[in-house]
Amino acid sequence: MAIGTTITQHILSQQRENPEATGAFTLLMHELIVAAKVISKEVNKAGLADILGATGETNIQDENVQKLDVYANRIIIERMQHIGQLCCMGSEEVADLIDIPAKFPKGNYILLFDPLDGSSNIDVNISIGTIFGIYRKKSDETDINFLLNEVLQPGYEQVAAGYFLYGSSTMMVYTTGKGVHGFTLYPSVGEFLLSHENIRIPERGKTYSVNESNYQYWDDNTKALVDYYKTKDKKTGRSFTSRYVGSLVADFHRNLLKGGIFLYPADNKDPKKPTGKLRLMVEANPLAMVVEQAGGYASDGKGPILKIQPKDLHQRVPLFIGSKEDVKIAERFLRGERE
Ligand code: AHM
Ligand code: MG
Repeated sequence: MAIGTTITQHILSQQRENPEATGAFTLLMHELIVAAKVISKEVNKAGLADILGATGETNIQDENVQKLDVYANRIIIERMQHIGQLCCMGSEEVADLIDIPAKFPKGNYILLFDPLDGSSNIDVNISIGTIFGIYRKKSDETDINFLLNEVLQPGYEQVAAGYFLYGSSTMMVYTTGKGVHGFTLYPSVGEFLLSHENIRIPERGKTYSVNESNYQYWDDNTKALVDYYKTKDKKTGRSFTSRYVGSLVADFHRNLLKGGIFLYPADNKDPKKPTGKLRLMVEANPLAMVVEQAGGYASDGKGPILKIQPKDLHQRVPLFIGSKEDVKIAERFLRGERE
């Protein structure tokens, strides 16, 4: 595809490859992209609210002073609920499944999302993002009280997944199972244009990304793995560098383009979260689909993230994700083997 291809053209071209497509998915994606553009605009002016409010230059509505992650959550729900393609949604910010109000038609798709990942970085001008995964409902059920079983599908059932990254520029990276494609928002035009066609993650990288302050809470195998990254080895040429900003979506994106591994292992810091911090359904699964489509791999330390049968919408998992060889090495360490 030519550089300059808009995201809409790209989605439509993928739709045309599938003779059974009805256009419902294209419509869904279109609306999600509009929501992301609105969030991107709001993220760009984070920090200005106080300044403008103080000078009275603008009439700050209640929504402008809302916490940005709450705002992003609301924008996505409000924009997506009326399009007629979704049967329900699940958000990191909302405990239960989100129903579609009775006044709107329902469809067969399920949207799961983390509205603003990297919440600790919102106020400090470091990249944050929106992560999404889309599934298709398999039964005729429409009652929200019975839809959880439809939602709790393993990640390999996702029909699409991706993220919006609000960084030095705003990007959208997505897959529908036909490779991974990246688009950059051209603010003056207001369109996402194809900038990274068919992204492939290097088989091995030189970067590891982890919150090492948790070292004392890890088991011996995890400690040995991170020690391995930190030990240079002339004979094998092993020489890792560390990069961690604390926004999964940003750390993941860097490693997707340059190679490397992001890990958030299980730890014993909080007995309520023995399996680590990150959420299977709204964080791990979407990024796992992206990384596998780019030739990489995502594991919970034992096996593929995408094969985990979820039990709970907000279930947490250990996450090892990135270059395939690096994640395989991590699995070996976690089994007690050493390089
Ligand atoms: P969030 O969804 O509330 O932002 O939490 C998830 C974030 C990830 O983006 C990031 O990788 C991780 O939490 C950072 O956690 P920590 O501060 O423990 O390193
Ligand atoms: Mg998150």
